[in-house]
Amino acid sequence: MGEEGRKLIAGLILLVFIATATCGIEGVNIWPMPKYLRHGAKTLYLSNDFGLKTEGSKYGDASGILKDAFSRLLDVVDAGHVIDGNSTVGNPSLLLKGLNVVISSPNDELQFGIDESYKLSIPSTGKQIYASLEAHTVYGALHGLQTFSQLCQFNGATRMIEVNSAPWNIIDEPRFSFRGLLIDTARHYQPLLMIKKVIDAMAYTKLNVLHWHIVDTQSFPLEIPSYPKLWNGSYSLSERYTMADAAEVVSYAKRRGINVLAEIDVPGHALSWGIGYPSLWPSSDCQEPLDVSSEFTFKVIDGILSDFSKVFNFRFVHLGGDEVNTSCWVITPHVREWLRKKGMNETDAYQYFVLRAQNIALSHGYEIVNWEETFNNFGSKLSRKTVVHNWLGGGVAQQVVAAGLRCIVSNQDKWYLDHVDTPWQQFYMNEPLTNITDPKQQILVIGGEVCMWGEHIDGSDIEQTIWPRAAAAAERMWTPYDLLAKNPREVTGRLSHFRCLLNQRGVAAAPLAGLGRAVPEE
Ligand code: CP6
Repeated sequence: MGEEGRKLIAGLILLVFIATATCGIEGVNIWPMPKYLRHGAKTLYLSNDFGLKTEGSKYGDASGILKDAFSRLLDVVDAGHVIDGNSTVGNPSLLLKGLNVVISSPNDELQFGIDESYKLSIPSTGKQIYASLEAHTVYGALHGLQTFSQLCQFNGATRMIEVNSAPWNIIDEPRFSFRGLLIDTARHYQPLLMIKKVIDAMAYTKLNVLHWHIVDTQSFPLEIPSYPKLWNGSYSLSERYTMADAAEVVSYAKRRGINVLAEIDVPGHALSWGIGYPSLWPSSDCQEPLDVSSEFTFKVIDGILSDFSKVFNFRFVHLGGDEVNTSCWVITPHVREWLRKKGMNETDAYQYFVLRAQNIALSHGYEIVNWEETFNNFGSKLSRKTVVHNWLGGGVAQQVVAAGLRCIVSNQDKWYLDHVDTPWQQFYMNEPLTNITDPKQQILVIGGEVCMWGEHIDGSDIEQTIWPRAAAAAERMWTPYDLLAKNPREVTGRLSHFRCLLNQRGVAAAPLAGLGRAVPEE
């Protein structure tokens, strides 16, 4: 190769580097990557009256979900710029006049396993160019709007929003039905406005389950009308969620295609329950786990789940069940006596508690998620309606699906956001189907979840601790396996662009290299 050739290659490498280091517009910059896409090389401009049409749609949008989502789309593609009509684009054949959204299902029920697919096409010729978005459900259409928004970019030369690389043809659907993010409002209270910001960004990355770890040992911020002293365990009177607040979170999430998975983590992570009702504690010296020997304990769980069922209408409720230290039961005389009478040892009592809580949840119409220790200790006894939630290393998923139960993967070595030194590459590479090859078992892995445990974060740093790493995992859960990068280096530029987009949209996503810490890229 001659000198010229070498210079050319060096120049090309530099160009690629620049493109990945800025919010540049080169290449396909959609995150998460769709299942199928083709595109061309023309640039279109959103016309000033770019609007929503629904010709041929069977969905009436009485609740305004689509209309509101379209108006948010315009807000994010404007990115705060004023499109002032001083456009330098004179050629009307380059203007995109609007988006026609055709939805075949009339109802807007949001439930686990609904059809989230969509087809988006943006032609580049014609007198009046309209993009077209087809979906079975309004929630598939919302994903299509998110993808569309990522094709739009403000151009300061033309003063217009442009769509590059048209025409576009995209066919897309998720790989997994359950794509979760856990937030923990017990260790640090999170303001409702922050919860909403997290939900907004989840929608940008096509995550669809907000796992709300509401209460734990440290605090009980949620109102429970059946047992109104429970939220005496809140940190303060202002660090509380009313039931109306919870309903607002559920509704806000639903309007963005996101279900809320509410959790009570029993019996191990529930000390705060006893602030208002001390008889839930085995004794005042030994306050955790909840008193297994007391009927009142199960009455309270029944009251909570009854109140939950009026607000949290997701198919699943999370009943925790992790990290149960049963020594408190054994050293407390009245509980020890109860165990003796029942002929139970500690593990029997743990099983008795979890199964009884499961039955209460079932009686309120829920299916159940439990942390993996329940499976590890007495998996064959669990309700068949249990989804086992992995969190320890290990890879319990393989055993769970072999036993015919469903599984959610969260592997603490790869998908725990509170582990601030876990780089995004680990989040990207964590494969939920590791060592699971039988298709009948594969479908039992319903998805995965990244976890933002709250001991060490508050409103000042929760966003940059979640993003962009949760987005790396979101692509793993959305994009077909064969399209996922085998080496995360292949997606650095695209993820970097996406995190830039998050910043533009007001989300404090951290740099890819980490939270200002000296984490090496690879
Ligand atoms: N809280 C609850 C936690 C954790 C779990 N449950 C946890 C344990 C270990 C790590 C991170 C989080 N903080 N209720 C385990 C599911 Cl490393």
